[in-house]
Amino acid sequence: MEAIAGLRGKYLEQIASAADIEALESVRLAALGKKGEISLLMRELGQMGAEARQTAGPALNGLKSEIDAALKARRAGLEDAVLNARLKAEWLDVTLPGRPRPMGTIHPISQVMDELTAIFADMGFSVAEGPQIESDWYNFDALNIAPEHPARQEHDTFFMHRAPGDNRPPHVLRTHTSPVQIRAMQAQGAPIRVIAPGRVYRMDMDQTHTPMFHQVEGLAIDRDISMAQLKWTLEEFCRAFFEVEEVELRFRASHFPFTEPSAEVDIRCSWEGGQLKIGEGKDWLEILGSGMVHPKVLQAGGIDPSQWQGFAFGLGIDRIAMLKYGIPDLRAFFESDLRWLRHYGFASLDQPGLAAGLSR
Ligand code: 2U9
Repeated sequence: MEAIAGLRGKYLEQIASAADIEALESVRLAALGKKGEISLLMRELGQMGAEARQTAGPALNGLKSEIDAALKARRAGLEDAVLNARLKAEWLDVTLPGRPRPMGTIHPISQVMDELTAIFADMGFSVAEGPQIESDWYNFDALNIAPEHPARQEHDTFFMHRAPGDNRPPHVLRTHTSPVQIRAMQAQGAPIRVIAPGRVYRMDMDQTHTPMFHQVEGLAIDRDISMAQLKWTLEEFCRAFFEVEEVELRFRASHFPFTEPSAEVDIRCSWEGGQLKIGEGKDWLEILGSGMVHPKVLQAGGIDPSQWQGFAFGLGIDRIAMLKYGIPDLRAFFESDLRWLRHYGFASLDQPGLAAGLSR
């Protein structure tokens, strides 16, 4: 019994003074592990006489339970201490403001392209893309633009250099996105509904022209498409794009080589106090060109004009971006002035969609 009291004192003391969980584990192994002192004594009970076992048994069991409980209590205490130390060291003030990070903005042209795409996608148009360097066939011939047409003259179009000895006609920087639709017709055939937004190039530079600008053109070909559908499509587009309940369009007869008949399209507006209001007023603003696709152009796209017909339209993205967002100077679009971009740019989460005010 004295030995038990001795073990009790020794282990309770070691448990109390164990500085960490590892030290406590060593104490547990020394006392209650497989070869621990108390475990060995318990194993010896079997060899004792019945009388001795009657007193030693309960005493040893009591010691084992007491040491076990002390180990558990100390372990809980040490774990609490570890947790409290971590809570103290790893404390974080979640109310502190975040570190500011420089954030870019979406360029108004990208924003407007996304808006156009969302509106036309809702009307069943898919987006087609094509090369910005084109052959003269795709840029001109396929669009019924004759060799003597002024657009094919040196001063309007950027021609690429040919290697000496290469006598093929030079490639050009596309002057409109129309070649994209020729390629789309060749690839898909009819019926087809596509828009082609993108960069185009013309040798022009003044207050209202830059040598690179952006267009979106649309094309819808089916068996019975007429100018009525063209008018409806353009009205729906203008209403959604300018976010007004009603718009009024005026079609003026015009001429383009790739459409017959052709029309330029004006939208009713007012300019009161220098502020543009779309949909009401006594002024008209030209915003689009359009028409029924010329049979020769359908043929160039591999579509039989005796079976199919359709409309096409084109508009300048930069100009409608300026109108919608009140941007006064075209040239600032391409100067990469950070102050301008921060002012006129859009937050990256400001995603255009029909739920964001672009529909009825
Ligand atoms: C195909 C057939 C026909 C596209 C069209 C216009 C009229 C037009 C201008 C608007 C302002 C160019 O950016 S702008 O200067 N565009 O007036 N564009 S019809 O006609 C096509 C296109 C492709 C296969």
